[in-house]
Amino acid sequence: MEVQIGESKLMILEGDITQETTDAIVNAANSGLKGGGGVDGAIHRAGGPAIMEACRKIGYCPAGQAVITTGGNLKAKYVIHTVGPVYTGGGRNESKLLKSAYLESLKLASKKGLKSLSFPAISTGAYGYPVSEAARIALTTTLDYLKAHPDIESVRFVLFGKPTYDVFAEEMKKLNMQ
Ligand code: AR6
Repeated sequence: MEVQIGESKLMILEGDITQETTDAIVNAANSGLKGGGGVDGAIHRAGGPAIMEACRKIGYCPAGQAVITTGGNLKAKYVIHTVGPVYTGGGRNESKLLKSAYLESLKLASKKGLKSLSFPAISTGAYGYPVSEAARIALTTTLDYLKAHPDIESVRFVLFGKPTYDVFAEEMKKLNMQ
């Protein structure tokens, strides 16, 4: 499913983010940038040791922020590592931090002069964020950013499995984006 926002495109699809050919893919990392399971594990496995080496040099990234490294052996030239919030019921600034994780990743892409970017559904796996609310935040934050920053030509949400895709599609419809 795809929508046009001015000159830019926002797309949701089901797939494996490690196979993306966008300028950068976004990793749902932890604050220590130490690698882990889920999409983080998949990206480090597919991209090889150069990504971990770069992460070690950076050392730390707080929740809601983003850092950038090489893409190693990936087709994408860069990996933007962002850290989403751990969901503990919604009373600990989780929505603000999730929005910030998307926004800081988009800003970093612009700063680097990147034109295309792929996101996973940050925080919705090990970190337990409810998918529908996470999808709404992901889509609205990106939509607003693209309206104001046509330098980014394409943002793809690469969703792992049909259930997550379906929730994003539902939220996209609710936002009248389709
Ligand atoms: N491509 C796209 N999405 C994927 C892939 C893939 N190859 N693999 C998993 N997902 P998670 P989080 C989806 O747990 O909740 C890690 O250990 C997955 O189905 O990867 O932000 C880190 O090191 C889910 O929809 O990230 C952190 O410690 C989404 O990616 C912690 O988990 C996010 O799930 C971060 O937790």
